[in-house]
Amino acid sequence: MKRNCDCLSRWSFADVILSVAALFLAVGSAGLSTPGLLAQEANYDEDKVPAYTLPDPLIDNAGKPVTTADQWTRHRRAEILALFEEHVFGRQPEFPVQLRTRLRSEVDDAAGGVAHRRELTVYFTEDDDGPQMDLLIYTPKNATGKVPAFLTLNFQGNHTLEADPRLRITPAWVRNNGDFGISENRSTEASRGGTASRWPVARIVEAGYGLVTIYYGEIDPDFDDGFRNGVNALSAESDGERAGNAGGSISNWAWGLSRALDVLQDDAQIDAERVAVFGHSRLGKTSLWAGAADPRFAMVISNNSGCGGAALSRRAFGETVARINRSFPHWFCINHRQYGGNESELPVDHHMLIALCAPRPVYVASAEEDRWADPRGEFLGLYHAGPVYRLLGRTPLESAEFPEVNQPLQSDVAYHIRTGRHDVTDFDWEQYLRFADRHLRR
Ligand code: GTR
Repeated sequence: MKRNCDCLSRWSFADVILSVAALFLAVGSAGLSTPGLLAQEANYDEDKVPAYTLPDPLIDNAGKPVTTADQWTRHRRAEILALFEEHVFGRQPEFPVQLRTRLRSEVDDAAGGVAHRRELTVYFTEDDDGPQMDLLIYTPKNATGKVPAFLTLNFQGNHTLEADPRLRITPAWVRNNGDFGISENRSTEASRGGTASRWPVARIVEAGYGLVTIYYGEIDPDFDDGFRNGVNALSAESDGERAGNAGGSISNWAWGLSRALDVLQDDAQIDAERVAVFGHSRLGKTSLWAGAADPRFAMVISNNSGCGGAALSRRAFGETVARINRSFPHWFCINHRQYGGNESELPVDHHMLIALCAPRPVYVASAEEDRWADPRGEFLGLYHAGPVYRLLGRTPLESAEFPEVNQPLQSDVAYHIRTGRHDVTDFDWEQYLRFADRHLRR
């Protein structure tokens, strides 16, 4: 089965051509000399990581030390959240919504016969043809009460989790990955079950957990169209020039996860107070931002989230702030672009994004071959969030020593680097289930 690939190293030929064209266009418009810019190959040499000083999450904007949990919770946390809204992701959307749901299907024989499964359409307005998203909800068939759950976004559509013809094929735009059963950026029958390798649904429900997933393109299709599609249609913002701190697509995707959690508050099978928000790669950046902005998420998991996720931007290792904003100008707010090649001027770094999730359990995971995501930078992002976890009475990573591969570290936070490439694997899920057993079991 061709595995859908969302990573840079295996883009289709068309994607590469389009990407290079976009890069030249972006470079031209940015007034930067193409040769100079393209000569900035990614750095993969630790000896060339620039010297940097991380901003201290426990020194507030006025330069005063934060020494008590109360000062963090009532003052400093809000300051840092505002800094990420202003300088990295953009404001949390404030779309006017009237959430209503429609149960599209309910079966008791999903995932090889072990899961109860529902498809629940969530409408954001009164218009059945307006912005909407489908929640695909798996729960254990034999559950005797509400269960904890993983809530996550997927890359290719809910119908790609298992090859079951009863699942609705997303009607939304999808990225055309060549032969991945997609034509005209719409999914076809051939794409059913295409990402099943990332979703051990039977294992998850048999461990006593629910799994709720949404195709991220239904919230905000992942291409730079000037913020008109998906939930952007809900925006009352004028068509004028976009504000520097207007939310990017990561903020929209995080907003969608919070609306899904709104819906789960009334769910009869899932315990909305025990929901872990999980994401891979760009959707790992999203899960961290969703967990930071919405304290209702009980646990946060970042799988290979890299630059703009768990990795420290100041290291400029692998993908950089400049590169990610050129490749994906719609993901972050416009203000973020000024820090490309200028990371030391960022008033935050991504250890502070993780600290915003404290004292809740956070899991950061890396892959040994995923140098683009800077595994050591992801580990250090979690490590340097430690003082905040300690101030709040939790046990963070105790050592700054980078762990061996396939040797997970788990306490109130967790980290592992596994062998293999940028992906979501059974090894990853086994560690997440173990971490959830530690923190989400009643
Ligand atoms: C890459 C991007 C990474 C990561 C990845 C993914 O193209 O450079 O930041 O987000 O895509 O989301 O799969």
